[in-house]
Amino acid sequence: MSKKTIAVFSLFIASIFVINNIHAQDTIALQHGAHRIGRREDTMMQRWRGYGLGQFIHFGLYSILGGEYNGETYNGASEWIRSWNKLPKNVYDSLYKQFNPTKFNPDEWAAMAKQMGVKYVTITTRHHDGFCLWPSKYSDYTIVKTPYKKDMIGPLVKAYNKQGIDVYLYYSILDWHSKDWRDDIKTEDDSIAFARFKVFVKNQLTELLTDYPTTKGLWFDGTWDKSWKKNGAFTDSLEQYLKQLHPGLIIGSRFRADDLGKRHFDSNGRLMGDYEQGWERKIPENFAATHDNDWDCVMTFGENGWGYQKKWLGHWKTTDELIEMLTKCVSLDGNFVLNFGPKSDGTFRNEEVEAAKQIGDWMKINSAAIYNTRYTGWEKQDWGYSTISKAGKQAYLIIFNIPVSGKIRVHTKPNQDINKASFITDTNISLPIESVDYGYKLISVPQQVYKTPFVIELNIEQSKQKMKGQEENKHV
Ligand code: FHN
Repeated sequence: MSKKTIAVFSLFIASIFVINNIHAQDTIALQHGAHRIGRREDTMMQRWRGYGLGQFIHFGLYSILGGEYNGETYNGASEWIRSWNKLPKNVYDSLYKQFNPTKFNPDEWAAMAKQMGVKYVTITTRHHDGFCLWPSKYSDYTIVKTPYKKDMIGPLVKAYNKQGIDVYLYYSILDWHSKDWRDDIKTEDDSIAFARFKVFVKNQLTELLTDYPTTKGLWFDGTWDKSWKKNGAFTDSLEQYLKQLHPGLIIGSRFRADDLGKRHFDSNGRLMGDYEQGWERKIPENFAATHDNDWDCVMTFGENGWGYQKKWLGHWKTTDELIEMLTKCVSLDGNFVLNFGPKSDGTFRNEEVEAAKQIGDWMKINSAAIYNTRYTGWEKQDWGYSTISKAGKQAYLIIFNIPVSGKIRVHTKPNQDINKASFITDTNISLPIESVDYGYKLISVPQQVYKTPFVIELNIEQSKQKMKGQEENKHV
């Protein structure tokens, strides 16, 4: 073999190696592991990163029961009531005959979300029961079979888009209605049935993206069963197909599995998908826990349960708690997505309407600290959370706990100085800033009772050198 042939051959082998194993130090050779190192940086993903606040909506047949049957309350999540042994399956499976959200008004839903300050919404097109809120031609279990008859997804997409809110479609792979869905593939028959199911899923997803072309992303769920995890190659090819079909499409880490059936992170520990989708009803403790990935946290008002619940079980989060969760997420580079479970008539419960209004009132004043901001990298302090604008010129201190001294302690990065501090509500009045040892700054706020979390805006000066006072003490 000539030297040239050897060189070309080596290059060919190397390129295969790079495509299949994006990282040389990855120890496990994968065909269907992560295909990207680090964050996705295109315009659509940057837009996603800037949302800050999102809305989740769980609406479906389970909304009729509201977590109750025969005068008894189901203790699980209300949208899972079909799996309760006290509820006959045929009762649940006939609910579609009464599904009639006559008061559903997509413009009112979208106006409420807009007022709340939401930048994106994720709506259940199909939850685990398999019932479709759009008139899918691939299913016999859809909205057109109900007394309501009309598509709900199209009008919702239109109404939210009219308000400038991006729409993401939730789709459960797990399907209690389909005869072809399996939780595992153990026999030849399972294999044949699940092969039909995969075609069905691909058809429905194609249909959703074709019928609702402004969709920005798909939010997958119910992908934890062995049947799906044994189909890593298929899930990978389907994701690539969907992204070609719909350029810019965003899909989180819940969708696919790698060659060995690992989800979210492949067998080499690399994130699969455009953002980490494992933060359900929990928030990373610190930035290290995010592994520098994009991520979002989906959160319920109550303890658990996403669909409408007639009785509110457990603790109902207050608006201040929710705002604290929102700011914690944004301060760690994540988005916060709050779930709503409308009643079967298509209206929201009063508590949700009221909370949406209160969050919106807070956002009207303070949203500069939330939208298009990022992790500051500053030392965490007990008073609350900090965010910084993309350009790094404004930083925001979102204060939840005032020290009795009235002094807000801040430690910026060594090359950042604070030129000015003021309440976000009145940037004409400067708050006193005192520089103290080890590079700390103390910002004084009036000692009074603050009734809501508030924001201090800082003007940041960036420099290539360390700012005065940030030097380390070498004499200890
Ligand atoms: O089982 C579902 C649940 O009903 C709900 O839809 C949540 C939302 O993130 N996802 C699943 C549990 O992870």
